[in-house]
Amino acid sequence: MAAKSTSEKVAIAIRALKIQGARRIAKAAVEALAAAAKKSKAASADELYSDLLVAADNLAAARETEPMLRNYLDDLLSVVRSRREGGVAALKALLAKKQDDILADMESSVARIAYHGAEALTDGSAVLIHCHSTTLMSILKLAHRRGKKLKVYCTETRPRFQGRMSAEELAAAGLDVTLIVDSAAGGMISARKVDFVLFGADAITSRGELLNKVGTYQIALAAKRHGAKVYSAAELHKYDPDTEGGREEMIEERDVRELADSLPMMGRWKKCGVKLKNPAFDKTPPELIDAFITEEGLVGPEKISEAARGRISG
Ligand code: RUB
Repeated sequence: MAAKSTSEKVAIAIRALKIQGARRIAKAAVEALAAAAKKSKAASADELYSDLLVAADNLAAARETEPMLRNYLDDLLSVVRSRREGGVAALKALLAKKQDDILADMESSVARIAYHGAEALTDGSAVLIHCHSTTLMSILKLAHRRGKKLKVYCTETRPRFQGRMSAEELAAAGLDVTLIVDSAAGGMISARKVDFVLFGADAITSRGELLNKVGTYQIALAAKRHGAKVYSAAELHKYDPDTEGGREEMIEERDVRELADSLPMMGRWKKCGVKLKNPAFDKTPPELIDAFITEEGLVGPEKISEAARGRISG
């Protein structure tokens, strides 16, 4: 059997959830596609383009619910699309340069989001977060470094417990962190123990809806009901231009074994006839979101389409 290419290995790792979170997935995919270009033995620009299209399609299909992945792959491919008459060596150099530009863009976007997010949080406030988002981590760590005293509540985030990772990371950075079970969030918010609810983002639609880790919707509902501010930290590359024609974002269903915890437990559910269902994300409507914290500042859901259109080519 032929050895797997880097892009095939990365696609497999994304599918197997060895690489998680929108930014990490997009970065790994861009690097894999750039590596495919570097290694390509294509004799013409057309051949190079078709090799890269196959690799990009395979990478994008590894997580169909991540527009950031598709948008950045498309940015990289645009270099070849617009210069098909060029020689292969010149195109490879352009692709390598574009990869560097994209990675630098990702870094500077997250730094700007951290700045705007840290500004938005008031000193002495309590913040509840859900799941693990590298973007959120950068906001909270910067706010802390700037001397804002925050009390952070992290949900565990079932079934894969990414919230525990967030709790550990923030505590190691010196923040005041408390871990709660997911279902405690509503009660904490209704008891007015929370001023801000912060989420990451996997996808944003043209209608200003947020697709994020399952559980986001019910936390946002409780926050809106009890007056806590709801923000989602999101690079504008998380916007999905394909939703402009009215298309709905799909919700990824994951392996039900995540829910069953163990093989004996799986057998037990099967035996007693209980079905399992494991949607990994949910959709929060725009009326529950105060703003997206983007690299361009805080943007209301009604303005997100316009803001994103200035940043992505798709
Ligand atoms: C991760 C998740 C994160 C977003 C944003 O889900 O929902 O909130 O991906 O992360 P999963 P980031 O672990 O299932 O991929 O800010 O790092 O892009």
